[in-house]
Amino acid sequence: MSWYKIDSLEEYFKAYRESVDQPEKFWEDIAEENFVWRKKWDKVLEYDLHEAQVKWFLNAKLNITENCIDRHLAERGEKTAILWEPNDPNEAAKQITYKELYHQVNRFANVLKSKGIGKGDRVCIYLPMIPELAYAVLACARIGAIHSVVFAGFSATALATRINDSECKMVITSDGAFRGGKTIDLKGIVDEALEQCSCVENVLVAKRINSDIELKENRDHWLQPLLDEAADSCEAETMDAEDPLFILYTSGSTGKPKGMLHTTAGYMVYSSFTFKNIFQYQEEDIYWCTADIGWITGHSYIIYGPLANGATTVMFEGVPSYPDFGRFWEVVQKHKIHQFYTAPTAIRALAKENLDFVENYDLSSLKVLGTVGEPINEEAWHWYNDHVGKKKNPIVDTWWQTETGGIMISPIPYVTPTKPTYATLPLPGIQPGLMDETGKEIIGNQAEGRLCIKFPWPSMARTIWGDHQRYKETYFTAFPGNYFTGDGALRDEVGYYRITGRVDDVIIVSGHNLGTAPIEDAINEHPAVAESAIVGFPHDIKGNALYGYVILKETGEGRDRDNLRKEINQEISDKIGPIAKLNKIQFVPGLPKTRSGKIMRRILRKIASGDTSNLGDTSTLLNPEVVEHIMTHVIKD
Ligand code: 6R9
Repeated sequence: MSWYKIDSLEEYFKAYRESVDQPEKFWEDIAEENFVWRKKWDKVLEYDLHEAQVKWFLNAKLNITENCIDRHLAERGEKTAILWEPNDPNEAAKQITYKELYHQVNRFANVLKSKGIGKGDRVCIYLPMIPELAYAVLACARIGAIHSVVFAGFSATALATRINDSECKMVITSDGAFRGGKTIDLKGIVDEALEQCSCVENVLVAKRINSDIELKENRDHWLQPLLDEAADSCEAETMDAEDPLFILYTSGSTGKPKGMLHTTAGYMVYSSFTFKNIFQYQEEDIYWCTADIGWITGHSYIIYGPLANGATTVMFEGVPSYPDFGRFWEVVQKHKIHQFYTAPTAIRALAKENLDFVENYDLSSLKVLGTVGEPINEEAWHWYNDHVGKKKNPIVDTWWQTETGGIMISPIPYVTPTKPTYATLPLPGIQPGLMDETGKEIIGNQAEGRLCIKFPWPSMARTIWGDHQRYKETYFTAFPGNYFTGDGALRDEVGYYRITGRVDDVIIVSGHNLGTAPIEDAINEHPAVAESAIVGFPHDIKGNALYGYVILKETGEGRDRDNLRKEINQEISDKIGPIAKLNKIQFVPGLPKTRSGKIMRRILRKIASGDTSNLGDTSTLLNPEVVEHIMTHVIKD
């Protein structure tokens, strides 16, 4: 038996035990057996969680693209590495073999070099789900540049903030994007963003929609002619195990987004190990994760994890509803997908539609179904199990975060018995703990508390770009010596975990993490707004939707309320992106505040959810009368 793949529950428990008793040996064996190294490590692990310091595989040398591409060429050169499915089903899918991927990535790497990009430079990638996105990511990794992929649904302001925060020297984008029946002017958004960014020297533009765009002289370049000229081999840079691989921004509960920094070796080992086990990937399988590469799920489980395993990974440009709600299932049938990994919000949206959309297709190739991004509710779990999995495919409910780099708590399919809404058991090497409000660990089963991880794992983020203090304060001070996830969880009588949701000010809407503070900042920029507070409330499809409480300035009082609502949402759309728009906006005379001036979101959340039977302790409120007013004017459906 190789440690790499766990085939039975006994093996799982054995592996788990060993990973806790001898974590260094456990990961060392996996690293040793399954990857190519230019030089092995001197030491497996060095850490101090009190200081938020972690290093894995110290002084090892490698290049992740050699593990994801080069080493497969001999045996899998003609195997499809990336199977690209376009937005429009009438456009042909593309099969990109490992050999072709090798040449594309090498050419791209040479282009980056020719534009002055080298090891350690930051490159912002703002692209739709087209093959160039995968090439760009891997080309950066090939030469040791740090990629920062920004989801192509973010606004110009959000993009500019991210470019400036990590001082990217280059932006890679396209003339536009197809998204369902719409096109999006990505280049226009980049141009607007770059008015605020002086660090960017060059912009590479892939052609996708053939729109008429302007290229700024000496800054913007069409990508294809440069690729055509470039040599198709490029020596991979030697990287230290702890050299940065990428930055990926995630929302914080306060202020600006956090640029989570992941490093090379630990991330590679853990994303590959988890991919292999959680999807039980076999050589001939076709694996599809529907996420966007702009999120961590796409980084770890479309690109790095699958490619390191020599898998065929599907990259889908479109949306589940275009041209109709059968699209996912049409693609599953067409490409005979074996593993399918999606988000609860997509499942809920599809479950609302006519069953014919799923029943019209042959889904018999499926072996494993996965979900990620937010807690999956019981109804959605059963719909997925009954209608997609036909009650024969295990569902892996995978809990993890941008910060954790890879899946942390999840069933192993055909090994761990599943239970609806439960992410079940920690993977080997992951030591979760539930903490009570006083910071003490709750021992024993049938417990509920704040979810922490008590011991380092290889793919944990190493810092927040440019702000280690914030990293330490956000994740390592609430429960000293532990990594705090920001999630609440319960542990049932057999030790299975169920994630109950965020306990901080992050709201997950359709699987997107949104911090309350940046949205409130955007609302408050509207000239008629004095102050605002937003909370989440349950929504059938999105999981949560946003409810805004807005106090107007005197100048705004006379204005038409519906127009104001539109303008406020426009403000949010411009500053953050359409995903952060509010479903409901209530204009209020005041916000319930504690004597220390903190908004009591707990009360606002209850009112927005229509659950006002027990508002809890309101004795510390400075202005209890305002609660009464808000309750009587609450916006129902
Ligand atoms: C991978 C990803 C992280 C937050 C996380 C939690 C929620 C993710 C979940 C889940 C319940 C699951 N979350 N998977 N909650 N069950 N299976 O989503 O990363 O975008 O950083 O979000 O998402 O609240 O803390 P990210």
